[in-house]
Parts: sequence; C-alpha cells; structure tokens
Amino acid sequence: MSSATGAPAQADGAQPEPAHGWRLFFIWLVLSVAAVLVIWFVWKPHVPPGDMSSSAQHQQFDITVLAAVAAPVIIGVLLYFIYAIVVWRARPGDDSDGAPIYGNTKVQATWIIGTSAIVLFLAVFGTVELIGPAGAGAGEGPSPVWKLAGTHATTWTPGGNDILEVQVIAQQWVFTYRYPQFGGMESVQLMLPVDTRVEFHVTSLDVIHSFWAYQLGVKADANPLVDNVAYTMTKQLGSVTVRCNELCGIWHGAMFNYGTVESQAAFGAWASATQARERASGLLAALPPYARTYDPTVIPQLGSNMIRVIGVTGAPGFYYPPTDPVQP
Ligand SMILES: [Cu+2]
Repeated sequence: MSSATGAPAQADGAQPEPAHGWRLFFIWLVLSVAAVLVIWFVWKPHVPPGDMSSSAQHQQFDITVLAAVAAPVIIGVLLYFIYAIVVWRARPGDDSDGAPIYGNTKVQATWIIGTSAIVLFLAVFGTVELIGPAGAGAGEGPSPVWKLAGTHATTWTPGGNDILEVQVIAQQWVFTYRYPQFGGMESVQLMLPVDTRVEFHVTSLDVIHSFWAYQLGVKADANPLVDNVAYTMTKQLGSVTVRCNELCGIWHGAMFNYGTVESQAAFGAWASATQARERASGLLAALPPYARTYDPTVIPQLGSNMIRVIGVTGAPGFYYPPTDPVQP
C-alpha cells in the first residue's frame, strides 16, 4: 500500500517510502535549467518583433523573461501530475484509501513564498521595463511623462547625438511622413538613420488610425487633432513594414507602406536630396506649414496645397501630394 504523502510506516517489511520531494525537486531543477537555457539562447533571437530598435529589443527581452519565469512553473505542475500518475497510481488489487492529510506546513510555506516572490518580481520588473525604455515604443500622448534622453535640435546631421523628429500622418488610407528638421519635407516611405533616437509624432487627418512599425516595435494611436508621441532608437539596418492597426474604413487592410533603416550618412544624403527636390518642385511651399496636428476640416480648403485624387483604393480624398519614389 502506498499513498501520496505521509504513508504510514509499513509493519510488514515493505520498502520505506523514497524521498519524493527531493526526487521531484531534482528532476524539476534539471528540466527547468534546461528549459530556461533553451528559451534564452535558442528561442530569444526568434522572438518577435526582432531586435531592430531599442523598443523591439526591450519587447523581445520582456517576452523572453516572462517565458523563462513561466517555464519552471509549468514544468513543476506537469512534472507533479506525471510523477503522481506513474509513482502513486493504485496498484492492481489495491482498493485501499490513501492516508488522510491534515495540512502540510512545508508545502504551504513553499507555495506562499514561491508565488509571492514571482508576483513581486513581475511587479518590479514590469514597472522598470515600463519606465526604462521611455515607454517602449508605445504612444505617450502629447506630453510624455518619461522623455527620451538626447538633444533636440532644429537640424539633424549624421554623426551627432540629436533626436530625429518624424511626423507620422495617417489618413484614409495612407501614411505620410514629414521631417521638420529637413524643412518639413515629406516622404511616402519611412526612412530612418541607424543608431539614432527617433521621436515619432503621430496624428491623423480624418478618422482614428494606428501607426504600427512592426520591426521597430512601435505602435501608437493616430487620432485627428492629437499629437501622440512615441520613441525608439534604431539599432540595426533593415527594412520596416508599417501597417495601420486600427480599423479605419473599408480599405483599412490596404493601409500599409514600408520603411528602411539605413546608415546615418545615407539617410542624411537622402533627406537633403529629397528636401532640395521638393523645394525645387514647389512642393515644400505648397504643403501646409509643419505643425504637430492639422485641422481636418481645413484640409479641403487648402486648395492647391492638397491634390484631390482617386487613389488606387478608389477613395476620393484630399491627399498629401505624392513625392517621387524614394531613392535609397
Ligand atoms: Cu488606418
């Protein structure tokens, strides 16, 4: 006869109960260490959204830490189930009950201390991660509590430590980007320099949208008459997919475009050339002055400033005039 815990000593010369607790502990320890190592060194590099920016890296780090904390708990629960089924199952012909249990101080203390430690750690970890990376790429509203470390300047030059300000303008159903440090010039693709702190100012010309630069780990609401600030720091070269992440009308699903994180020198050259081209073509002068928000009701009255187009989506509307294709 055997029972889960506290089996009475057998008077008939049966084997003494093995130390189930220590057995379980050592099996759990080996499996947990292995799982955490696999999670950290094998899985982490593949965790979305990747590691192209500081906010993406923090999201990847946070998800991996949560998985590494959860794995030993899941392993503990499953291991106990399996161990109980294998070791403590009723043997053929054994119809007796197990020994009654009236509480177990060790198990209760371990449970309370273990769960308290995990919950307190997660509370501290979550708070630090929320504050540390300046909002981790989420929209912060017009007056962010946690500001990005870096210097604001009216111009941006390669090799400096200036914050690059990029305005994201959403409208049904396109994104347009404006660069106030380059005369407010606009682009239909999100071009960014690497190793640069970026301050996004996200707004909308019509309905609610959401700016989601997947590989950058940045997602921020784009609302009319709201200047929503989101931060990140680019860390790697590569391409970025930008999607609208708020149902904004019938062609919401077609509202996406692309971006590139390139070297600071290449970005500087591209931005200067684009600014010069838009100035020469009269586009810069025709655009509304750079502002943090634009009154949607005045867009149609801007007349020649905005062009009325039947877009590829078939939607008539007043759009930012398209620039030339982006030259890398
Ligand atoms: Cu949208």
